[in-house]
Amino acid sequence: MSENSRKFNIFTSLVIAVTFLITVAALTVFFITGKAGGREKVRLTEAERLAWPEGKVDVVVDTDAGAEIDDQYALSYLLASSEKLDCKAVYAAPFTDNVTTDPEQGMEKSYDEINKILSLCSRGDLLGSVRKGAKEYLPDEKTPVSSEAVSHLVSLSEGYDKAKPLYVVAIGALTDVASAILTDPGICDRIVVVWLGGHSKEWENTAEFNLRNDVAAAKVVFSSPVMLVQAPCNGVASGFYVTVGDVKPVLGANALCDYVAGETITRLGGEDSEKKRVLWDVTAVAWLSGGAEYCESALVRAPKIGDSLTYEDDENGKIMRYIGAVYREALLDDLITKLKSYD
Ligand SMILES: [Ca+2]
Repeated sequence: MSENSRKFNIFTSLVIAVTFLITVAALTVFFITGKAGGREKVRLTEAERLAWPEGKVDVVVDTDAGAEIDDQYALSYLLASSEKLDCKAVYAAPFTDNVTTDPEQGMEKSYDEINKILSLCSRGDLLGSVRKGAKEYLPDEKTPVSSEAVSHLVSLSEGYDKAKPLYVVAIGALTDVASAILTDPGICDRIVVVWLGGHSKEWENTAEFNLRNDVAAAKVVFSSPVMLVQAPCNGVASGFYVTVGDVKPVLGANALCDYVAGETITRLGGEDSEKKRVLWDVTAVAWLSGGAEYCESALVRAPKIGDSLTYEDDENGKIMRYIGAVYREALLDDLITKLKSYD
């Protein structure tokens, strides 16, 4: 072998060895960054992340159950939809209304009412998962309000990701959800928020109860990257109402039915009333439990929420899902069937 050919062979061997080492290093980097903590990173589009989920999903509920009677229907309906929804925790949301002027008092009322509904639904197993939410509303759009609910949500969400998110059904003011986002912005990759609140795009304003109670929180949620499904109130959820004739037949079916139907009839003004009462919050649960079976929805660009409580077009807004219609008869039929299914 000539000296030149020996040098050539050494050079070739070196090139092969270096190439091999670079390839091994590149593959190592790929697997380390591609599989964070053993979980593969999945690149999903917003449309995929906002699609109605196939199969059973994990869910938490943030509810101002002390304010109205619709939260009680929504929570018990969600718990009875166990073929689709696995409830992991229930959070008490703050509210203020014409008889409750302090958000902490509202949150405490919600806490008591949640425990009452869980007992009526024979879900003692969930009593330990109930957490108190915020005692005050967001002071501004940058400062979270800490609470047991927020800590629990942030911690629980760590077991989820974009491909398998935790669904957060929020049926009150968005204080707790916004606080979780401000506490840990990374949560936006781990949860999907389904919120009953605001009014429809066609309505003259969006000065709705849940939004109005914490405007800063709603602004945080709409402007953050968190995936959002909105069930608007006036113009959409308002179509999901009940009459005495709808709820009276469930009286006697079980203790839960006696409570919610009895309260509804009282609030309607008695058995002879011909009024309608809207069960707003049920519509948010309906999208998650049945998707297109109960709701018509579309992907839209999220608007900004203006200081005058109107939607403002935002060409840079994220993509969100907007529920534009609710199929009352199909949803009412499923709701009544499930309420009666309790022992
Ligand atoms: Ca509510």
